[in-house]
Formats: sequence, structure tokens, C-alpha cells
Amino acid sequence: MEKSPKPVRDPKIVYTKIFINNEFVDSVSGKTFPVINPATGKKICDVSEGDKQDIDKAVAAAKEAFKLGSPWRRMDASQRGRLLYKLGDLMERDAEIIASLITLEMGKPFLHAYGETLWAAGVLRYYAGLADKIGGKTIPIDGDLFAFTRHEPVGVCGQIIPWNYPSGMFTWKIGPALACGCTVVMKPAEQSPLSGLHLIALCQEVGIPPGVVNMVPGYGPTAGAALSNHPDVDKVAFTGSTEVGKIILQASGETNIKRTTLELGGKSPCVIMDDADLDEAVQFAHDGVMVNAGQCCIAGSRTFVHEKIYDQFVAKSRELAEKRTQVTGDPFDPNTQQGPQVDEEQYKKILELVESGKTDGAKVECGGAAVGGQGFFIKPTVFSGVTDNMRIAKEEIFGPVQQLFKFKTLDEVIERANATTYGLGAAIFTKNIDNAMMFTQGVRAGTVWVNLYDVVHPQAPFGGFKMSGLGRELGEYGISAYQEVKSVIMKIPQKNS
Ligand code: TXE
Repeated sequence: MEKSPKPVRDPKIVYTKIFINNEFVDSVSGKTFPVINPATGKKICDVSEGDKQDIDKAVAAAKEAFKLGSPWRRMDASQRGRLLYKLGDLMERDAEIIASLITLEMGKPFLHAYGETLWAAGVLRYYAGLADKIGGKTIPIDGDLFAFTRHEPVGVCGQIIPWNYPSGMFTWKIGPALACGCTVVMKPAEQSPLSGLHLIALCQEVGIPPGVVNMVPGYGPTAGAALSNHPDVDKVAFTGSTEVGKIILQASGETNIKRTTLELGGKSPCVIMDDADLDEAVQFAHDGVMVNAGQCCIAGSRTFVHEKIYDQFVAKSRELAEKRTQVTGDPFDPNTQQGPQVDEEQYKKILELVESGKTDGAKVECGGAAVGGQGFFIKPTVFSGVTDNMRIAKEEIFGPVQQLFKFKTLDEVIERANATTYGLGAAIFTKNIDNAMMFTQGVRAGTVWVNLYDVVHPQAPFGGFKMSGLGRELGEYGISAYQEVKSVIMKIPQKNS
């Protein structure tokens, strides 16, 4: 029998500095910033605060490591794959400690953070396998010529990640970049640098050459902006808010046209037809919005329920949320399903939106308030009677708040599902294959699920339509953003068919 993972409530904090050229160093300014435990509101420790000068140093190291003839550029692709594979193994070896750090700094229940970390190791293994299968083409070009393409690494990559899935986001970014032979400067979110620094230390342990991966903790408008404006950064990959995504894209345009991929917010529709397996649909819809205390870009935050089953669905959703309230609390407790929100800012934003739901006339079926006491805990909340014009119907809440809408026909619900600036995920629950196919074609979203929700695998691409993003991550599609395609055309004495 497999042993069950054990959380470390008070993990030893080993890494708190900036990582450049395989060394942990202080920030140039000597400044630090506090990391807060959201379950208590208390400080865990201070971490070196990187800003422009540190980003400059890290980018210079990444540029040097990318030079022609460098150990990294000369390394066989299969060896890059082996390093990624080993990195996945070390993540698995340290999963308890990484998960404990995640729980401590951003409040995710330990077992969920542990599961995320094992899942994330799988992303590295996927890209490890792909590393030596990235090839160009020979092309039958007219004339006495020979043409082929090289798929070259794009170069120095700036990667800015959020706090909601710290180990997942680390691997989504670093996996394809290293598989393609790029070098990386990553900025973890200011809320969750500790798990990131542990993960980057593992890169050194597996033997990735100095300068290939670097990590600069710090704030968005300083360190993040320096990275996205840096003229020597060839590509930027960002996951976070749509608001900051726009700034990143602008920075690219104003500097050196960095290749840019963005994975942004969502307001994903989850549609329940009247022929769906009701209990299964209620459970998926509940988990799909409540998971990670609702702090999930692909959260199913608009649940459209057919009018024939609406009242039943509301009652069952309320029951699940009430049950969840009993397992909201200490994120280190193995029974806990919901921890605190990541920080005070998110906590206040969610509570403000919940209040707007009440004043706009939606009915609170469950929750609708903070838990109270220390930490940033919010009760699992269910709103019924939600209409499309309410703020809770339009804005990304990023909290444990479910919105239940009523609809009559498939055509109507497809139109309403699409009436948003976002387009990340969507789901339909039905036994009717025609309806399922009409929905998958009609809805404008990067991922569509049929009879399930929130299933994300390393092999399948992930990304958004409209203002949910730009480009795709994961799967084979995920490497295209880390490559430049070069055409090489050679004169030959004579071409024959
Ligand atoms: O996001 P930010 P925040 C959404 C969600 C949430 C809202 C705000 O709705 O409530 O965004 O969350 C860095 N230049 N998502 O404030 O600010 C920042 O340091 C460069 C969706 O956490 O976008 C962090 O590393 N970088 C989401 C990262 O961007 C900047 C995940 C994300 O922070 C920057 C998180 C700047 N000017 C929030 N400003 C998802 N798609 O999963 C900030 N950053």
C-alpha cells in the first residue's frame, strides 16, 4: 500500500534569495519583502526583493547561457529531456516539502498541493519525452535548390507566474522552454515565492548548467515590468489577470516585439441540460467552481441550469456547499477541502463582489460571508436567481462563489455562454450527443468538456479565446511559442525528383 503523504506544518525555510547562475544571492538593493501565511495573516519570513537591477543580472546570465557554443546550446536534445525527467523525479521526491510550502504560503489544502505537485512532475515528463522529437522539415522547393527548416529555441524567456498553482505553473512554463533549448528568467508571484525557490534549487541539483534557469522573486510593477520590458528577453510567458496581460502585451510592442503568450482570466460557462445525470452534474459543477477556493482561471463560475431541473439543482448545490463549509479551515488538516483565500486583497475583492450579488438581487442559498476569525477564509457561497447583467455574472470573482442561472433552450444558452469577453473553458452535461456536438462547436472557449469539468492533462493544449489569452500551453502545441522557425535554402548543382 502506498504511504499517505505527511504535511510538514512548520517547514524549514531554506531558500529565500534570488537565484542567478545557479547561485542564491541577495538583491542588489538589499531589500526584502514579507511572505504572509493567509491562514493566520502572520508573516512567515522575508524574501529578497528583486527589481530592475536583479532582472538585468538574471537576463544577462540567461543570455550568456544561450550563447552559441555554450554547454546548453551544445547539449543533445535527448540529454535536455533526461534533465527534465530527472527534475520531475526530484519534484516527486520532495513533493511533501513542496506541498507544505505551498500550503503555508498560499493556503491550498495540503493534499491538494501534494496532488498538484505530482501532476506537475508529469508535465515535466511529458516535455522530457518531447525534447528530442522536435524537428523541422525538408521542403520540395522549385529550382536547383534544397530547403529545410530548423526549429530553433526562441532564446531568453521571461516567465511571470501567479500564485494559484505554484508548482503547476512552474512546470507549464519551464517544461516547454527547456525542452526547446531556451533559457529562462522566472518571476514567481509575490505571494508564493517559497515553493518556487525550492523548485528552482532542484534545477541546480539535476545539473542544469548555470544561467539556464534563473528566478527573481519580487513585485509585478517592478521586477515583472522590468522583465516584460527587457530588450534582451526574446519571449514572455505570462499567467495572471487580464489587466496585467494587456500591460505585458503593450510592453512587448513598445520594446522588442517579444513573442508573447498569455493565460488570463475567465468566466467559464457550465451548462446542465435537463437530461443530464443530475447528481454527477451537481458534483462536477460544484467542484468546478469551488476547487482551490475558487482561485482557478478555468473555474466554472457561470452554471446554466435547464429550467426543468433548476429547483432540484439549486437544492443539491446548496447541500454540497453546506457540506463544504464543514471542511473549510486549517489547510494542513487532511480533511480540509477549502483553505483561506491567498491574501487580504483577494479576500476583500471577493467579499465586495458577494455583496454586489446581494444588492443586485441574487439569492444567497449558502454562505455569502467571511468565516470570521483570523485568516482570509470565505464561506462556500451559492447564489441562485442570477441574471446576466449582474456583476457576479460578468466579473471574474476568483473565490468560492457559485452562480446559478436558468435557461430554456440550447440556442439561447450558447448565445448567453458566449456573451462574455472571456473564453477559457466551457462544459455541457447531457446524454444527447447532438446537443453536445452543437455546444462544442458553438461555444467560444479554449477547452470544452462534455459530462465532466476541470480535467487538464499535459498532453492536451490549454489556453483561451478572446480576452482569456493568447497562444496555447501544454501538449505539442505548447512548444510552438518557444521556437523560431528558420528556413534554410541551399543552392545545389542539380535537383532531381
Ligand atoms: O494578479 P496579477 P493578482 C486574476 C484573478 C485575480 C486577479 C488579480 O481574477 O483576482 O487576477 O490577481 C505579476 N508587470 N488571476 O493580483 O497582478 C505578479 O507579480 C509584470 C487569474 O494576483 O495579474 C504575479 O507574478 N508582471 C490567474 C503575476 O503577474 C506583473 C491567476 C500575476 O499577478 C505586473 C492569478 C506588471 N505590471 C490571478 N503586475 C489565472 N489566469 O490563473 C503584476 N504582475
